[in-house]
Amino acid sequence: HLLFNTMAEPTPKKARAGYTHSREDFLKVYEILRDELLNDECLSAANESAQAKAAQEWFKEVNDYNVPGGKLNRGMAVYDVLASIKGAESLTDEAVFKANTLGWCIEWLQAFFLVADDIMDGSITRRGQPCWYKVPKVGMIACNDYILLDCCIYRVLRKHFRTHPAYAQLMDLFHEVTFQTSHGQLLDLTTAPIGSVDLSKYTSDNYMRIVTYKTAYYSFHLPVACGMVLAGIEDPAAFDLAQKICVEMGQYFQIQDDYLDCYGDPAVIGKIGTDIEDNKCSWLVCTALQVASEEQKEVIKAHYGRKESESVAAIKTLYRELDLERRFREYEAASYARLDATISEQTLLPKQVFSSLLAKIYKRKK
Ligand code: GPP
Ligand code: MG
Ligand code: MG
Ligand code: MG
Repeated sequence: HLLFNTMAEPTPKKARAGYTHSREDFLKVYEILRDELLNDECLSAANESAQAKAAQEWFKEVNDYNVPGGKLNRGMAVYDVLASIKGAESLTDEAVFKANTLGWCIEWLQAFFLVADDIMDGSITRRGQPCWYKVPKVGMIACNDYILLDCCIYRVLRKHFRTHPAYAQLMDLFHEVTFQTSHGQLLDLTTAPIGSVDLSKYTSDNYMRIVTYKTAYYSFHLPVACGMVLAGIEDPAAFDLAQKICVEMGQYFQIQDDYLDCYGDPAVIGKIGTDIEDNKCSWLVCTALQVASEEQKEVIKAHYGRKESESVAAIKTLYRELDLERRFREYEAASYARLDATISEQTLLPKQVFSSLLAKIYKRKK
């Protein structure tokens, strides 16, 4: 990484001998940030009244239930990207903490999206527990809770980055990505209106547009861009390239999500699939339509987007007849090979920025 070593800062104040980036270390940063949030002005009135104290406890539960329980791939990637660019040994404790703080901001964004998405998709479980809105005492209070989760991003950014030269750039990035994702969610929801199956909408162009916006930007482009900003990269060509690779990786990741919705083990993925019932423009139905006979298309027309278990079973039988599992494995191998080649050919960023992300998702089971 010669190119980047020339950008390295003067000798760090505290060298990080043998720091390995563990899930445990990352989770410790969550506790710190969450406790800071709990002591924020409006919540710290808890000492003064029982009502305020109950609100503070609710806020803590919203966070603990929804923020730290996932795979943490997105959040931990910020540090990985920074370390791939600058070299892990060159990073100070403070730089590591800042990377993990931005990582948690991404996990807060994800928590906000998931609480909202589960309401919209009528989902039952998430990360092996009931979706937040399904918890009896919560219900539609979850709508306010996802707004609070979104606010946490900007409270954390404000506390830890207000004087950072990239404060405005980081805020802009989170706002931009939120816009892109909610645009994707709009496409996802309006392409799959409940009760009207319009097979002409399930094209690969429409599909790719949905997944690029609803998943790729926040899941891949955001962590990589955060790591690059912290590494002090300014070259617009490097950001363009990162965006291009991350969008392709994000498309691949959402295709896996669609596959797992039907073929994943709920005990492993922590959620029960609802895509067939929800009429979703999923990779499986789009691929099925590309290879189905007229008769098989009639089965899709009759049974897709219905909640009855016989209809879901009819669609799953059709998927088996069309050998979608094999088609997915072929797609997965081709997509991996293409990404691997793109990553090796580019010269603007260390390969590891992308290859470590790709290694984490290749053939994932959850
Ligand atoms: C994944 O879709 C996309 C999101 C979680 C983004 C939601 C965006 C909002 C603005 C709320 P999905 O429904 O396939 O995810 P899952 O399978 O995890 O429910
Ligand atoms: Mg959804
Ligand atoms: Mg969903
Ligand atoms: Mg899904």
